Amino acid sequence: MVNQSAIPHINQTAVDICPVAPGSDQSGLIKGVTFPAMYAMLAEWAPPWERSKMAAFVFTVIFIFVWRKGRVSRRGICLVGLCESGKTLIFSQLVYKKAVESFTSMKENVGVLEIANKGALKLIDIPGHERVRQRFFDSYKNTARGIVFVLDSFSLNKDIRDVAEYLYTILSDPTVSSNRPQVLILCNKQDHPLAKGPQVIQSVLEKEMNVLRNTQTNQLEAVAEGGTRKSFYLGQEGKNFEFADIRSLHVEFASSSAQSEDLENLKKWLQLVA
Ligand SMILES: Nc1nc2c(ncn2[C@@H]2O[C@H](COP(=O)(O)OP(=O)(O)O)[C@@H](O)[C@H]2O)c(=O)[nH]1
Ligand SMILES: [Mg+2]
Repeated sequence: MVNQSAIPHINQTAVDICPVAPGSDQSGLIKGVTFPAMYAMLAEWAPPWERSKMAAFVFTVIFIFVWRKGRVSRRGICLVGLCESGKTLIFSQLVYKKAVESFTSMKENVGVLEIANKGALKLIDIPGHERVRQRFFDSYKNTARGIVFVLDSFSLNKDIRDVAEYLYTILSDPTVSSNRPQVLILCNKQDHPLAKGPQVIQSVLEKEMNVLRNTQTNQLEAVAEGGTRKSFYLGQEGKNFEFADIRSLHVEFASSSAQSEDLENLKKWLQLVA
């Protein structure tokens, strides 16, 4: 017989580390056998010095199980970007297969996208207005399987600082870097004769993000002298900023024209991400 009171710490910690959602079935790895029961069974034959290794193993299995479950259950795709970049037109083309004029841009639009053989994704059009966008992004970022950052490929020169700042804020968000959603930078309005292509946009953005990163790092270092904050460094230290150097995220670029109903690259990306 196993004395359950000899292992209260294990049971307690398992519950503390891995809160189980109501109604979910995470208490048993194998049907009908709970983790504490499994541990008790194993502990019966394992010598005492092996038990801590066993506990570490069991916790690792639980952690991976819960982490994978969290990833699989994230089905949100957040459409973000400055106002007027084309998010709402993209949203209505994808969800309603047509342009819908009656949307407000001070509230999010939420719709369902059925992806062939992959199930449903939840598409969220986050308003781009500076005053509200962070609040809306905060309430959806934890469900994001993917983030589509939409930009206007024609007006980018004029808006480059704002675009880079918003993108920097999103890519350096702690929830984003820990959940690791796929990121697509969608260069919209390609139908405009003076629109820049995705490659040019990538290099323009990398230069601006580099400037921004230096400024932000200096600011954070200035704060850190008082011993209060640690800096978060986006990309690789000691070289110019490149999207490929963000270790926690896979960032891709693609072109689109919502006006001409050319969203093929976005649809392909969604098919892969779903
Ligand atoms: N030329 C062109 N105009 C676009 C395109 N996508 C959106 N627009 C226009 O840009 C304006 C802003 O679009 P909207 O979807 O409301 O942008 P949002 O503020 O990001 O939601 C509208 O007048 C759209 O018709 C595009 O691909 N090409
Ligand atoms: Mg809008």
